[in-house]
Amino acid sequence: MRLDIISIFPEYFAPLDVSLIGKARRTGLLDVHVHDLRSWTHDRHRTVDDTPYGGGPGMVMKPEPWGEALDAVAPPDGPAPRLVVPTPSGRPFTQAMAAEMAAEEHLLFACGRYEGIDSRVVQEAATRMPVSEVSLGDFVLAGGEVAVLVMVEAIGRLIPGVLGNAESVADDSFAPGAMESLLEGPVFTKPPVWRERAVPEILLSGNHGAIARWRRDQALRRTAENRPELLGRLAPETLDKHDRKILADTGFPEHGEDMAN
Ligand code: ABV
Repeated sequence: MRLDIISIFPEYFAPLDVSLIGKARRTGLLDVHVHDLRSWTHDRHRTVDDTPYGGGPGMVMKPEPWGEALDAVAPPDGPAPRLVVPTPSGRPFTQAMAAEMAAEEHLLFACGRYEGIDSRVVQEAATRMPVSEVSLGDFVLAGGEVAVLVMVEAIGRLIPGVLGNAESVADDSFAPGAMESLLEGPVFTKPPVWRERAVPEILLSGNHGAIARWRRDQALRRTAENRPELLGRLAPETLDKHDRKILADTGFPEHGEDMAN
C-alpha cells in the first residue's frame, strides 16, 4: 500500500520509522512518502495561511498550495488515491473504517493546521478522487498530524503481513464480530502472585469452558461500566441468560455514571 502525507511539519512523522510500521516499510509492505506543503508555496515567506473571510479568530490554510500539492501527489490523469482529511467535523473514525482503508491501494492524508483548510480544496478534490473527512473523537488537536499517525497505525496493522502471529487482529475489542463488540476484559501473565495480588484462580484451572465464560463476564462488566452504549447496540439474541444476569448485576441499563455524578 502507498501512503502520501502532506503537512507543514514533516518532522511529526518520524515515529513512522519505528516499530510495526517502520518494519512494514522496510519489508516493502508499506510505501510512505511525507511531503512539506511549503514546497508548493512561491513567496519568500512560504505562506500557507491567511485570515478567514467573514471574520473570526485564527487563520485558514490558503487553497493554492493545497491545490498544487494535491495535483502533484495525485495527478489528475493518474489512478486516484483516497484523500483522507482529519478534522473534528468529520465522520467518526472506526475500526470498520480502518479495515476499509486497509484495503485501498493508495491513501493521501492532508494535515490541516489553524482553523482548517479553505473548503474549496476538499470540494474540488472530491470531483476527481474519493474523500473522507474523519474525526478521531470529540476533542480538538493543534493540527491533523497526530490524527494521521493514529490512523496510519490503525490501518497499517490491518494490512496482511504487517502483524506477526504473536499479535493478530482477531480478538481486538472492536474487530468486526470479535466478542460481538464488547470491550476486552483484563489480562494477566506470570508471576502468579505479584505484590500480594494473585491472578484469578480460574485462569490457572485449565478449564477452558469456564475460562471462556469468566472472560465473557469480565468483558460484559467492563463494557457496562465504561461503554454502556455499546451494549445497547448488541443484537438481543447474542446475550444468553447468564449474560443477562451479569448485566443485571452491574445495574445495566440503569447505571449511567458520568462526570456530573
Ligand atoms: C485536524 N483536531 S482532528 C486539524 N481532533 C486541526 C485540529 C484537529 C484535527 C482534531
